[in-house]
Amino acid sequence: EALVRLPLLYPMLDADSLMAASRGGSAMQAVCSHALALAEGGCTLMQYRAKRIGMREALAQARELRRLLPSVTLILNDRADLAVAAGFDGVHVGQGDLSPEGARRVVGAAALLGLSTHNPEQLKEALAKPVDYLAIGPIFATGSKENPDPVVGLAGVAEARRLLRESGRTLPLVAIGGITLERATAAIEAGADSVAVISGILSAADPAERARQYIKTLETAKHAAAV
Ligand code: 3NM
Repeated sequence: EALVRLPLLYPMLDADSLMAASRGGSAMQAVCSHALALAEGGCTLMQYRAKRIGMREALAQARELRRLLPSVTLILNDRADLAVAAGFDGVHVGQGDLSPEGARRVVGAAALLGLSTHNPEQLKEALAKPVDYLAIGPIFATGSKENPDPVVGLAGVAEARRLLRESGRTLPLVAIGGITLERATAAIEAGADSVAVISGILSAADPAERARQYIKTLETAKHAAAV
């Protein structure tokens, strides 16, 4: 199968947290300025996530992101229809969203399709799906998701890596949930190809600089893991 390569840092634009942090500014403004900061910090892929706002507003924000960041790989969380409507490069679905087969029909063969898993059973099932990468989480406790699944820990990453290797599929593995800058190296050492981050970047006074720090840390960890 064609190997999709993901960047080491997989940052998420969480419209709900960004709006909460924006203190009265417009949600559009908050999302776009964060996205531009991430791009300035070297991010080449981002996921737009909007759980609580209406679909029209989410589509307007997604379209604006597409316009502002023509060369960034943009992935939409949950909604394959919005991904297509906004001209995004892919969609990421969870266990309760459209199935990977259904999402693939909507976005087409060329789009990037990711799937969230939260335990070894889900990961095993996911190995038979038409996806381009898999996520495993939450690795650590997270305050960015409502009703998160139980924490799987670094052992959950290692187990996911083992199952992937045994399956013979070459899908990248994204670790997610509570991955601070300090914990990013451990996630790579445990077998992740990329780390997905919301609060670890959002909490920084300078998100562009924080993104740079993550990327540098992850590159170092990856080189160390390769030798
Ligand atoms: N999905 P933070 S954990 C969106 O377990 C999301 O699949 C998770 O945010 C999963 O980096 C999570 O702030 C939240 O913990 C990630």
